[in-house]
Formats: sequence, C-alpha cells, structure tokens
Amino acid sequence: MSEHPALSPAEFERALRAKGAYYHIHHPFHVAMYEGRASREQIQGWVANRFYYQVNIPLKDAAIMANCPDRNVRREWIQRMIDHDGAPGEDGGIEAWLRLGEAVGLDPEQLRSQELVLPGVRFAVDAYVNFARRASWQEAASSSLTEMFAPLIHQSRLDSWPQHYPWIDPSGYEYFRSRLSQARRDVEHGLAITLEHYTTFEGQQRMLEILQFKLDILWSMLDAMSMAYELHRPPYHSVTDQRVWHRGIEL
Ligand code: AHQ
Repeated sequence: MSEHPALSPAEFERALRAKGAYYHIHHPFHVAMYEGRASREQIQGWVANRFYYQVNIPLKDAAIMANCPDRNVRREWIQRMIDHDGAPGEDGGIEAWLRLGEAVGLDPEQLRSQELVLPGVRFAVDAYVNFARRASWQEAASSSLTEMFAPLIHQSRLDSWPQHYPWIDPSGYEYFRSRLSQARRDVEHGLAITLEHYTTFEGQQRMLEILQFKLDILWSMLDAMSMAYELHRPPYHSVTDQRVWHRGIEL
C-alpha cells in the first residue's frame, strides 16, 4: 500500500500540465523559427525530418488499437489514424504535410524517400512507436498528452511564419490549422483515459515519467536537427561532406 495518497484528478492534471515547461516549444531550434531566425535549410530540414514523425503516428496509434480490448476506446481512437492517413480516397494529414514540404521548396518524393531523415530523429520516433507496441494501451494512450501543449505551438507557427518567411507558400500552413481542433479533441480523450487509469500515487508518478519520456523524444528530435542544420555537424561530417544514407549498391 503506498505511503503517499493518490493525487486528486485536479492535482494530477495540474502536475501533467506543469510538464509544459519542458515542451519543445521552448527548444532553441523552435524559438529561432518563431523569431524569424531560421534559415531556409533549417526549415526544410525540419519539415523533412518531421515527416518521419507524421507517417509514424498512425503506426503508433494502430499499436495502441491492437493492444486495446475496449471497443468504445477503439471507436474513438481510430479517428487519429484517419486524421493522418486520410479516409479512403481522401487526403489526410500526411498529404497536408507533403504540401507543407512543397510550400517550403521540397520535392514530395524526397520526403517520401526519407533520405533526409537524420539518425537521431529516426531513433527518437522509432522509440515512440516501439514504446506504444509494448506498453499497455493506457500507458501508450497517455503518452500522446504532450498534445496538451500542441495547439499553442501550431498557432505560433500560423502567427509568425507568414511574416518571417514570405518565401513559403501559405497553402502549406493547412496542416497546422487542422491540428488546432484535432489536437484539442484528442487531448480530451487522452486525458479522460489518463485520469481514469492512474488512480494510485505510484501510477501517477509512472504517468509523469511516461510524459517526460515523450517530451524527451520531441526535444531530442530537435537536438539532432540543431546539430545538422544549425551547428553544421550532420552525421559523418568529420569523414565526408556528402549526405550519408544507404542508396543501394551500384552493381
Ligand atoms: O502533428 C502532430 C501530431 O499529429 C501529433 C500526434 C500526437 C501523438 O499522438 O503523440 N502528438 C503530435 C504532435 C504533432 N505535432 C507536434 C508539433 O510540434 O508540431 C507536436 C506533437 C505533440 O505534441 O506530441
């Protein structure tokens, strides 16, 4: 039996929201973006690397669905996959992200090839998907709650990019607009699951640890991008000035 009483739902939610202090909105790479100090290469690199995160979100959500025996939860959770993959014959968030890629001057095929994805970004995103595959569906569902802070970050892009980056085609901002309402709806569902599932002090501490894990994922993605596009130390920079990825062997 725990020596600490469980936090009340209001106290627990306050503790979750306090983690916003570590949200990647505060990462210097993002701050430079809103302040208009990001280079074209930094913005293009961010879009190309975040594409890997976006195409993996449906895999993460499918893993949660596969582990969840609760039909009512699945019926609601499936909307997240549809938001990104698109309903059959319809565009979804992944197409919107490809349009963001074109808007910043990237070829959609280059995004789809994932050749610009940095190892550090790949490792962070894969850690998220693999966590969702092996964790309980409740733990994996609650790890999405970094989106409590997401509407603010999407709105800050909509507010700042047009004035700072007139070279970006404004049609590319559709994805950020779509997430303002989708994220709020998803957080309501994820928070309800979280407040219901973690009812002991230990469980609540575990959830805060999981949320910190997810915050670490988002932060370290930007660390990899900072090394490559701000500090000009991309992977293997000390042994070649070429971008390194496995192209297949020329026979
Ligand atoms: O575009 C984002 C998105 O679709 C999701 C899904 C959600 C999850 O299931 O973990 N998290 C998330 C996030 C998206 N955009 C990020 C951004 O900064 O643009 C924020 C990120 C999140 O806060 O977890």
